[in-house]
Amino acid sequence: MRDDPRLPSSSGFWRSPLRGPRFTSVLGLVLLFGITVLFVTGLVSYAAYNPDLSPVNDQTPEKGILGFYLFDWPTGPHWLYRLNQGVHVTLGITLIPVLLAKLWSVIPRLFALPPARSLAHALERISLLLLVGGALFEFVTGVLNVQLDYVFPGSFYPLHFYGAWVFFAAFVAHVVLKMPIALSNLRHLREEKEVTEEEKNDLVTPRPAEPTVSRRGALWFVGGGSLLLFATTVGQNVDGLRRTALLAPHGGGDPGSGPNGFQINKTAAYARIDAAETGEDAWRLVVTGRTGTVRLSRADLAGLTLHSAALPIACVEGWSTSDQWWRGVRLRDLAALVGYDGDPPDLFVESLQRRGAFRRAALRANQVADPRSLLALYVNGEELSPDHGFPARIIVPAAPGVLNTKWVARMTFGDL
Ligand SMILES: Nc1nc2c(c(=O)[nH]1)N[C@H]1C(S)=C(S)[C@@H](COP(=O)(O)O)O[C@H]1N2
Ligand SMILES: [Mo]
Repeated sequence: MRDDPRLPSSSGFWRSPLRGPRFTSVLGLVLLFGITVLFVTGLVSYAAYNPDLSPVNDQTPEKGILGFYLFDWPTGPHWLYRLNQGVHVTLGITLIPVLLAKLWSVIPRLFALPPARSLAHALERISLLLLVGGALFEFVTGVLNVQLDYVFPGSFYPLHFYGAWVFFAAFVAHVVLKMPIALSNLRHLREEKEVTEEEKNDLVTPRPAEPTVSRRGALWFVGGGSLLLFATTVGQNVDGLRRTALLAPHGGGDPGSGPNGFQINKTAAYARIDAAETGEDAWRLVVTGRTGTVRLSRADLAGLTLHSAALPIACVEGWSTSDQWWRGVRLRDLAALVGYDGDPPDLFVESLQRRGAFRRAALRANQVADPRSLLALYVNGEELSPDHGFPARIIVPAAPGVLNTKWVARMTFGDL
């Protein structure tokens, strides 16, 4: 019964002559390196939110010891988050064909019977469920977040964060178990040796169908798929190539051209920012600190000492701008206005926007202190456009885009 080749539990059911230890091993080693980079850049990206500073930055519940590695996110080099997140998202998308091919190559094992031959075998299969399920979950949630903005119950961040830890634990166990086999398979590949009888494992079909493509051809096909995904994604980080980023839409409006002609995440219309609230008569920035509260009009702000900084916007979704020239008031100068003359404290920023998770952000003291951290009034020599945060927005070096609050209404200095 078990060997009835009409059933997927029979090895005779799976007939592709491509399947075998070498094919699986090549793809496995690519994923070993690629997924390790994804895991590290993912954790680093999480740290960049300064999630332990305030629940406003991250509401992942009970992160507890999983937050063990968090540190004060630095402000330099100023492209740090841009690089990290560009690698995370672009590499993740590029690895999709490799992941799918790897899963395809071992699919007979999913159906193998009996379900468990021993306790050890049972444990191995459970870990494989976590591995495969975790991999699919991480890739699917990541891609959906980049593509669709929102489809999850609750927040994307806790799901992707916990999924990553579960998946990576299974991944490490899998690598430890399979590494010796994978390496020996690859050594033979290099020596162009035939697969010997004893190396044949359950992945090699006993009833091979006519081959339609060589194993090498299949690897080129997978690599070509990856290259295509890479080529249609990477442009989201590069001026002049943005139109090639067919697979990396990032919502928002059409940025148009001119000084404000760079990507927009949420438009002013989307955030329901009413032009009547941002006019010279209506808008006042409310700054609070040790010595009380001051209210500043935009003209008041423009009358303070202004500074410039060339900084990018780099979103968690993987897109980023080149450096833009921002001009505005230093955050630390605003801190000094409300009683912090020496080292400035943390800062809590609130937008005019009334709804939406990104209307508030907390910045750490080191970010406030950096002379390039601004409450920007101008970009590239012109007033901020409504979509880029008029009348004023935060810009901080090396920080994720989400901390660069637009349409700022209130700033509260003090230890968080
Ligand atoms: N008030 C407010 N500020 C915000 C956001 C928002 O939704 N509301 N989005 C943030 C995110 S996620 C990013 S990536 C940047 C994008 O800035 P840009 O639209 O000027 O490119 O703005 C940040 N500031
Ligand atoms: Mo973002």
